[in-house]
Amino acid sequence: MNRNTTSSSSPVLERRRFLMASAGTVAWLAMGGFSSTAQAAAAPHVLPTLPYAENALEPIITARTIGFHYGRHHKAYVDNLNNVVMETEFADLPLEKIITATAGRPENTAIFNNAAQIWNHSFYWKSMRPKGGGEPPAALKQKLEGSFGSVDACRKELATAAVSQFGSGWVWLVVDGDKLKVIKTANADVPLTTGMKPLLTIDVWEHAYYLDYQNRRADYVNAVLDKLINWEFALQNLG
Ligand code: MN3
Repeated sequence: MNRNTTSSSSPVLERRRFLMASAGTVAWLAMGGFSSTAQAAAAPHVLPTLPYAENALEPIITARTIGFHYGRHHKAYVDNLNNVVMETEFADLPLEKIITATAGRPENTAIFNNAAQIWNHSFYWKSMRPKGGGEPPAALKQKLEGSFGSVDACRKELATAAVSQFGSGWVWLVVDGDKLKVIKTANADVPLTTGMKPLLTIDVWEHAYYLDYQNRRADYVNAVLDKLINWEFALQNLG
């Protein structure tokens, strides 16, 4: 498990929370209160709305899994980031800027891990949809065939990468130069820090599937690819 996901209510943290709330209010007032929405992009960061009901992906992913995964894990990354980012040089940056500014900097590991995990999870929820899977839209299909030979070859690469990722991480369909590629990342790592454009992702941390599939990661990944994967979202990202 990510050691940064645990929360605490020590007096120090309580004071930091109070300071954060005060700073947020001052900034909000300075920006004209309700008349401005610019503040929404930076701290305090908020948990994005799930794009469907918690039970919408059943029976592939149960409401129980989504309840923990979205309601506890994803939320914890948001709460943790708000705690660790305030009073740092990254406090007023939007999420993607925080991720690229802290990537590869050991002194900012906690900020990077929590910021990247917020981004990764928001992207993961959109990478699936009820009644997903099946044939990709024609424009994407053509791109997939150009890079992998066939849609099925891409699908197999995604499944193989997901199963072979040792420990926690993510599998991605990305644009790298003029090609589409399948890559995997460990822990919170995200392809946008290395100049690749993510199109889709599958979370292969155990918390994504253990309640429903226990140790059968391959069954989870194959079910997501066949029944939930959101090719339309990948096409939108292809832009
Ligand atoms: Mn996860």
